[in-house]
Amino acid sequence: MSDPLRIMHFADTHFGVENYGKLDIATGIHSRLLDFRRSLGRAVELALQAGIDYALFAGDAFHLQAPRPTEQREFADALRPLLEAGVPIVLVTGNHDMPTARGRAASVDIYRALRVPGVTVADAPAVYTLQCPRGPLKVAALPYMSSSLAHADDVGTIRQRQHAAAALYRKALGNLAVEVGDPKECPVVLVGHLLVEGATLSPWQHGSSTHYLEPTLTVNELQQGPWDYVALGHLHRYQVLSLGSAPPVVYCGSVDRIDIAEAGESRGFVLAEVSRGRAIHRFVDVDVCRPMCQLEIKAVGDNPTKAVLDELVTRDWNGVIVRLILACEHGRRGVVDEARVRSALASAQDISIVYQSLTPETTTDMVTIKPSDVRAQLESYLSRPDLRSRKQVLLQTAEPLLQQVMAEPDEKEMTQ
Ligand SMILES: [Mn+2]
Repeated sequence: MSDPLRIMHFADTHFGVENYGKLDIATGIHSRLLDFRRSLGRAVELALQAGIDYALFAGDAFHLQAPRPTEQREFADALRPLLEAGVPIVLVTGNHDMPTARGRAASVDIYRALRVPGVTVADAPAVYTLQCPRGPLKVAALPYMSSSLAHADDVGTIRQRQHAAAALYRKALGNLAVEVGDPKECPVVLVGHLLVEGATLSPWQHGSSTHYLEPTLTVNELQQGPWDYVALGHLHRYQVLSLGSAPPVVYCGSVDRIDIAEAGESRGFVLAEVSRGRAIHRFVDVDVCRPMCQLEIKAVGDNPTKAVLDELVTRDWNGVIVRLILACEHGRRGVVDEARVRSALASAQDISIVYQSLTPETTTDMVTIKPSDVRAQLESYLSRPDLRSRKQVLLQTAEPLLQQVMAEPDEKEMTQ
């Protein structure tokens, strides 16, 4: 067997994220773009040091579908060392890269338009055979398929549409397997941007309803094909979904953190060594991400401001993105001198202060209603004296909607 090919598997660079941070006066560039540029630059540097043969990008280059020229320039600039080293790059499009209307360009289409040697843009399922001195590699690209959702948009329940879209992914996967055929000794990598059942979302992705509506494939479905390694993008947390089974199915995660809720998570890329029938892989932490810190301090006692300052003084806040949660006794939020707290954090890059009540307030708790309980809840509500006479008509009107809601699984059955 020939030497394994070394592959850089990276994704979700999301250039253009601007939460936290500010315009950097020295460069005129937003500080978060500089952060992401530094992380991607470091990833490329580490990958080249490891002697990679190919660089496979699994989608979401930019945060916005129409990235600004500065973001495009910085992304291209970050990738250039790969091309200078003769490393072929495949850019598979993610949901953030997709144009919002048919006929419009994807954000990475410029590379295809210019026919940049060594760069392949995959915005539709296709198989590519790449060449490098250490041997060829077949790449089966499975980009995010927004059109599949759009086509199925107006029929059936959300769940039915989701299943229809997943069926399109499965069909594409089957076609890719047929197209690869018998690769003989040539290693094959499937590169996809999609949601896999049972995968763990990053904390900031939890709030997004898109993931709830997205089609999902199982790990097992993704393993059915002639691939030796499955390189995924879309979820920002590094994770290996295949456990010990082959081929490995891996999300490499994003190169930097988007939200402070991700403060405790490492960011980087995956180095995979792939030969026909065998792949080993490891996560590489870029270790240059801007520090983030979410800190809860009890602002209590005779001098709550001092209590907070005493805790803050124990750390170096230089360049840190900070979210400070000040827990005060109920009704005593104003007792903390916020100006002094902010000045103690003056060297931080971004500060947000959130107040929390230590003693429970007498507010109405949020009630979580399971889809299966919705009809009973609605009936009970419509039994109010002022609505009782219209109850049957309103129930009838609500029926199609109820059917749709009840077709959705209860939250505890959800996999992500
Ligand atoms: Mn994505």
